[in-house]
Amino acid sequence: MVILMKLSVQEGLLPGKTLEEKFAFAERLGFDGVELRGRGIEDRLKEIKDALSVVKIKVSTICSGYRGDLLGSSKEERELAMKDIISRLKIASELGAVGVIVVPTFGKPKLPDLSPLFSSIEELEKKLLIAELKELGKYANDYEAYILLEPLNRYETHFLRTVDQAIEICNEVNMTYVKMMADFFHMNIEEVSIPESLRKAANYLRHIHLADSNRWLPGYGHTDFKTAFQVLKEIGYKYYMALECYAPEPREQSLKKCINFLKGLM
Ligand code: LER
Ligand code: MN
Repeated sequence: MVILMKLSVQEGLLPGKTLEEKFAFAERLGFDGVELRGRGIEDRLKEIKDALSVVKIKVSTICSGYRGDLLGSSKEERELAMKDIISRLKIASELGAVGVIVVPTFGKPKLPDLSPLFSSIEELEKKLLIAELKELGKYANDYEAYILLEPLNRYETHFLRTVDQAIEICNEVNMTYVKMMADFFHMNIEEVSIPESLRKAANYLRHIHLADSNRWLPGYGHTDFKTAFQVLKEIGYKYYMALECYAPEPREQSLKKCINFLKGLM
C-alpha cells in the first residue's frame, strides 16, 4: 500500500539555535514537515524563507497564535482575530503550507447570555462563528490555504470539543477551504472512539496533531495508535500529522524512537 500521510513536528520540539538548524535536524530525522507557531510569524517571515531555501523539508502548517478572539465580547477583539487569521492564511500560502489552525475560543464564554433569543450561548456563538468563517473562507479560497478548525477538550474550551461539532460547522459553512483537524490528545478525552471519529471525519480532515494519552510522544502512553492508523490508511488520509507533545530527554533519542514507532504503523 502506498503511504500517503506525512509526518511533521512542531518547531518547539526541535533542538537547534536557529531555525535553519531546527529544520535540518527535523529533515535528518526523517520528518516531511515542520509546524510553525503562529505567534509573531509576520516578523519572522524572512528568517523562515531563508531557512527553507537551504533544506528540502516543508512547512506543514501554522499553529494559531493570532491575537484577539473569534468569539470575544467586543467587535475589536473579533476583528483583530479575523485580521490576524487572514494574514496567516496569506503567509501559509506563501510558504506552501496546508493551512492555519484555528481555535474559535479558549476557556469560558465571553458573549452575554441572550436567552430567550437564543436557547444557549453556544447557539449564539455558533451562528457568529459561521458568519465569520464564511468571510474568512473567501480569503482561504483565494490563498488556497485551509482554515483548520481544531476541537480541543473540556479543560481548554467550552465551545468546540468534538469531531462531530467540527463536522457540523464545516457543513454549515460549506466552503472548500474551511475544514478541520483532529488532535489525538483532545480526542482521547472527548471522543467515544478515536478510530471511529477519524472515519467519520474522513472528508473533512486536513491535518492531525499527534500525542499519546498523557501528551507525551506517541508510544509513551496508552493510546491505541495501531487501530487509528489502520483507519487513516483505509480512508486514504494524505495530509500531515504533526507531533504536538512533550518529548522526554534525550530528545533526539526519543524523537527517533517515536518516528520508528509511527513509521512502523504507517
Ligand atoms: C492546544 O491544546 C492545542 O492542541 C493547540 O493545537 C491549539 O492551537
Ligand atoms: Mn493541538
